[in-house]
Order: sequence, then structure tokens, then C-alpha cells
Amino acid sequence: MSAQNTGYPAPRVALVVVSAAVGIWLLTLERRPSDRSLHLLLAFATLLITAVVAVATDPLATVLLATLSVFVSVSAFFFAWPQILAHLTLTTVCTVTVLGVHPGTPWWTGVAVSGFVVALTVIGKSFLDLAVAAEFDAVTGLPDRRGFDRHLALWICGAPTVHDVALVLVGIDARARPGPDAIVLAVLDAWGPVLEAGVKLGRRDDDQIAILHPHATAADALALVERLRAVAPAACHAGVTMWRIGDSAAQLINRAEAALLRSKSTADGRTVMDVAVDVDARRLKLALERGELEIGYQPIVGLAPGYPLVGVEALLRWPGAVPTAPSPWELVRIAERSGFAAELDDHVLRTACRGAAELRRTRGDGELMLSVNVSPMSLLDPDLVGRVDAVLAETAWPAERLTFEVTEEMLDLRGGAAMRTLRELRERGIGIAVDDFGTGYSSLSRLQALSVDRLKLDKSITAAITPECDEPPALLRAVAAMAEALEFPVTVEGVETPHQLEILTGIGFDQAQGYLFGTAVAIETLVASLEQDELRKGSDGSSSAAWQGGASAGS
Ligand code: G
Ligand code: MN
Repeated sequence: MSAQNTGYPAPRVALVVVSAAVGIWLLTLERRPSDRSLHLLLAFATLLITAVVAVATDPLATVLLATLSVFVSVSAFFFAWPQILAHLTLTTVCTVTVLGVHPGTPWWTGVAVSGFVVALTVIGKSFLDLAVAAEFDAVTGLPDRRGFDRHLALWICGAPTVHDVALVLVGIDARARPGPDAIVLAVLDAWGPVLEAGVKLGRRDDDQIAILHPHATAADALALVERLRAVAPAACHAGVTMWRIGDSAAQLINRAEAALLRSKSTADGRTVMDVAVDVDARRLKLALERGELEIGYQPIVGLAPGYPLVGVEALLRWPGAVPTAPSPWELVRIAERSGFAAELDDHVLRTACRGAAELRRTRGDGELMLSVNVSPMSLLDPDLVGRVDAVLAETAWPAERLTFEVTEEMLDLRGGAAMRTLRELRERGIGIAVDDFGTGYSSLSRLQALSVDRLKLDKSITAAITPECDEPPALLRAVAAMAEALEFPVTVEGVETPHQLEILTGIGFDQAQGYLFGTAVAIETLVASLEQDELRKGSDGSSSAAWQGGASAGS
């Protein structure tokens, strides 16, 4: 037989050329062909392989070529069972026939090869079905809770720019006969014509349908809900929320769920729009660019006789923010989510260093410390250290008089870049303080590993010292013990009353901050009030009076 096998007869050459051409063409396709084309291609390929097998002469090559029909298995990925079975039938018939009549191969080789192909396809399709079924609701064919939420998360990852995106959760009253499945199906049927193209649906619960609308303002979403309600054959509740830059899928869903719950609890079952106040990131950016952001300086005092001023904390303020005045950390988070944390940090640091330098000049106080809140994200920025160096050089503020406040969440960034940045900052003499301490979940080991310089006790812990407390609340004592064990100095925040101050002084903390000593004010205001204070002290002759009125009242 090998004797006949010399040379390349025309049919074989033609088949090789055709196969290669089709293969190359498929590779150059930019998108997956339509189902119809795929069916045709698969059938064509089956016939092509059959033809190649028919003209092959070497027995081993014949069987090997026949096994090429295994690629019919790809149909498992694209088609439903009936179409897959049709392709398998075609392949089986072709393979069994061509190998059966082939003079070089025993009759059973066709059966073996086909059996192999069929088994592989069936196993592949079954696994695929299992995987898909896990994320789809069998009744409606919609993604189920997991499927929808995963889709939402993926969509958020790929969300290109800011645009109006609404998430609507509809709770359908499906308690009546004939049961939730039938009712939900009827509702979806009725909704069909009302729902615009491009919306993504999911069945997140027996009686809950989620609608992700990627191009709807809040008003559009509310109008859509009203249209859906009008046609639905069952009573509906609805919660609506709008996606905001930086929202995770979980946050978005949580808000929508809360809105749906509230809708369910209203007497008339009206649609509830999530009303979380958002400070618009775009407006914040604009305010930053226009120089509308201000820095207030809040005094930090030593918990020693006379409560001497030991430093100031620069607190970012946005006077134009409506309706609320966001805290400095809230502003930092907004900037982080929208990618301008570095710009904001730079602005704060530069302005704060200038202000503090002025304060130092007028007071001649070389020991004064400046605290600045920096975003955890900035610590991941390899350029931070260089930018800080530049600002310090420009403003002539000494590194060892600067403290960066970071939040506890930053302690999560233990690995790599953030730690390197922290180390480099500390090498320059810049101190690191953990802000809002006691609200997060710092463990002792994490604090130690970080080797921070100071803890700032959150004002909520101070607020727990009510007028009725004769001694420190348990949490305060626990935190104090922990700080002492680790030998961290502590600044207490949010000291508002002389009573709080009295209780705190006995615990061993060394610094305090709060409205009792002063709010955050412009540097000129602070300078003026300090000068007045000096004057008063001078005329009183009293040396132990607090530098600002209130503190001495209770002690
Ligand atoms: O998290 P951080 O400590 O950086 O935030 C400081 C915030 O706390 C600022 O918004 C400031 O206005 C506020 N603040 C400062 N002192 C007090 C205080 O004594 N009581 C209360 N309730 N808030 C304070
Ligand atoms: Mn702070």
C-alpha cells in the first residue's frame, strides 16, 4: 500500500489547501460567526474530514485523520442538545461509513473513533450545563442572584466613564396562586414590550427581579418603574438606586435592597429612591481646581498644666458642599474613588505646610507639629515620597515636625509599596499616626509590624464619656492599656467638655484635640486668637490657665 503512496495526488493536495484556507480564515475572524454559519462550518468540516479519510492510504494515518472529527465537540460550547446530537449523528455516520468501507482499516475503528467523539462531547456539554445552571434561574432563564450579582460586578469593573446607571429591584407580590414561578413569568411576559433594549435582568429571589439600566437618570428609572407597575399583573414594590463612581456591586445592591425594604414598609407601596447624600466627585474636583477648598487648623494641646499648644491638624474643608459639610476623610475618599487623591493630598500638604510655617514664624515656636491626613491610596503611589520632599523644600517646613495621619484600613496594605513608602517617610523623620483609632480592627501585631509613631483615639470613644461617667468607660480603659503596653503615645480626639478632659487626664494620654480647645479655623484666625490669649495670660499673671478659655473651667 505504501507503494501507491508516493507523490501527491490532486484530491489530497486540494483538500489540504481547502482545510488550511478555512482554518486561516477562521483565525482572522474578529467576532464569533453566527449560529447558522457555525452549523454550516461544522458540517462542512465533518464532510471535509470524511473526504480526507476516504482518500488516505496509510492505515495509521487514516485512523488518525478520522480522529480529527473530535473537533465537532466544540458544538457543546455553542449549541443546545438537539443541534449537538444532529452534528454527532452526522459525524458518526460519516466516520463509521468511511472507516467501515476503507480497505486499510478494520470495520470497528469507525465505531471506536465515533464513540470517543460522542463521549467527549457529551461530557463537555454536561459539565458546561452544570456550570451554567449554577448561575441561572431554571424557570425564567434569567441569571439568578449569584449570576446577576456577578454580572453587575463585572459590569462595574468595565464601566468606562461616568454616566447615569440605575439599579432597580422589584419585589413582586407572588404569594397568591398559582405560585411565585407562574406569577413572575406572567409579570416578565407583560414587561417584555416595556423594557428597553440594553437593560439587564436577573431573578435575585423567588419574588425579586433586578433591573440594571445602564443609561437611565434617576427620573428615567422612576418613570420606568411606573410603566412596569402599570402593566404588571401583580402588585409590585420597587427600590431604586443610582450607581456612583467608586461603588462596588455590593454597595449598589445594598442600597437598592434597603430602598426595596423601605418600599415594602410604606403603606401605599410606592417606589423608594435611595436618597443617600452624595457629594459629587466632579464638583469636588472642580472646587479643587478653582481653589475653593479650604484648610482649617485645629489646635492640638499637651495634656499638661496650661494645656500648651503642641501642634495643629490641617483639616480639609469644602465650604461649597451642600447639603452637608463632609469630613476631611470623606473628601479624601471621594477623591480616591475618582482618582485624584494625589492631587488633593498635594494641595492639602502644600497649603498646610505654608500655613504652619506662618504660624511658627509669628509665634517663634520651633517645636510646633503639623498633622496632615493622607489617603491610604497615596501611600501606594511610588511618587509620594518625591512629592513630599518637593513640598517640604518649597515651604521650608522640617520633615521631623510633620505627622501623616493614616486610617486603620491602611494597615491592610502591609505588603510592598505602601510599607516601602511608609519606611521612606519615617526615614526622613516624618511621623505616622493612626487616625480614628478604635473604630477599625487593628490588631496588636499589625500595629507593631507597622511601627507607627502615635495613635489618635477616635472621638466616638471620647464621646462615650458622658456627664454621668465618674470613671473611664471600659473601652477607653482597654484602649489605654493597649496603647501603654505597646508604648504608643496617644492623642485623644473630640474632647468637648471639661468633664471629659478631667477623666482623660488621669489615664496617661499625652495630647488632646477637640472643640474644647478649638475648632479648625483659618491660620489668621488661629494666630489672632493665640496672640489674644498671650495678652490675657500676660495681664492675668496666671501661668497655668489654659491657652484658650474653656479648658480651665472644669479643672
Ligand atoms: O478623622 P479626623 O480626626 O481627621 O477628623 C477630624 C474631624 O473631626 C473634623 O471634621 C473635625 O471637624 C471633627 N472634630 C474635631 N474636633 C471635634 C470635636 O471635639 N467633636 C466633634 N464632634 N468633632 C470634632
Ligand atoms: Mn485626622
